[in-house]
Amino acid sequence: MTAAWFDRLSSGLSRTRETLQLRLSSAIGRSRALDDEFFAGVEEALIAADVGALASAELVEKLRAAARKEKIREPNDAIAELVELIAREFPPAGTDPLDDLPAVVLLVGVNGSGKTTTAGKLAEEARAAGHSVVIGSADTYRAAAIEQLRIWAERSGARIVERERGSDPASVAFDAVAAGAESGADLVIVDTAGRLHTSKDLMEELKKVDRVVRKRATVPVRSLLVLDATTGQNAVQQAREFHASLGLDGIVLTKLDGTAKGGIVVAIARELGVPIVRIGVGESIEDMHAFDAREFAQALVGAPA
Ligand SMILES: Nc1nc2c(ncn2[C@@H]2O[C@H](COP(=O)(O)OP(=O)(O)OP(=O)(O)O)[C@@H](O)[C@H]2O)c(=O)[nH]1
Ligand SMILES: [Mg+2]
Repeated sequence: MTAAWFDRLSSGLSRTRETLQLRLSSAIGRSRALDDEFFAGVEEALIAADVGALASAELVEKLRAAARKEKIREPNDAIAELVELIAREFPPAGTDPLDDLPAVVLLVGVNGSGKTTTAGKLAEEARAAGHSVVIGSADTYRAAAIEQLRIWAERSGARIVERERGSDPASVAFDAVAAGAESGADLVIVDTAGRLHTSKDLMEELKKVDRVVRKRATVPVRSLLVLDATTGQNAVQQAREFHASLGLDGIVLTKLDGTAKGGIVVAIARELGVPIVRIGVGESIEDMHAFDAREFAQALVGAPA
């Protein structure tokens, strides 16, 4: 990770960090030693950042144990240990599903979570690395969605497969995968709709898209859930439902710049055991990056004042 990226990540997470730091500093200020009041303050800070009640309690228990074992006496040293403990909450990073190409990547998620933007950012990332990219526009409900994706495709130099509004999403997805296979594309990205009458309809449609894509694909297919971090604890429930229906290979967490509750990332990773593969900290093409648990934990907690 470059220093520039760390700065972007850091500033993207600034709202969460400010919340955490304020509370951690006040926990430190109140207690010169690692007493019960200090640990209660740390727990309260984690809960306020949406790490989740259970996860926060467990982290604090681990912190107490580590402090005893390693004879940590200074609150600031305990906070440094907390960064390590948070980093360990994430499943170990395996192969990056967006780097292990060729592949077909299916982007799913509820409306407005950032799927189309993520499709554009991923196309740009892959193109910049020298890969050939096909984007399939399987959100056929909104005319604006097709247009929005076309702009991203042009910007990144990816090929786009689209059909007129109202077409069957699964058949557009099929065509995109076929186009990718025929042209030997490294990466096929399928953007899907998030807005349907009910979440049951959405899940049924996505399952159909998933089935059709897997049937046609000659390369590995990976389903990525795009989740809006600003939805807080609801995001955990959404992630659970998508994982149960589709079997997720990874999560892209967007809009971390827009929330003071970035701790939700910890809650989701713990709950699902699905790796976080990218995070979004802004709307522009540079505002997406691979996820690194330690860097993330560091940017989240920062150095308490
Ligand atoms: N601040 C911020 N905004 C983001 C991020 N990712 C996406 N957005 C914004 O969120 C809004 C919705 O993004 P889309 O990519 O259109 O979301 P979608 O999931 O495709 O939405 P539907 O197609 O309606 O389901 C847009 O205004 C994006 O610019 C991010 O990481 N940070
Ligand atoms: Mg969209």
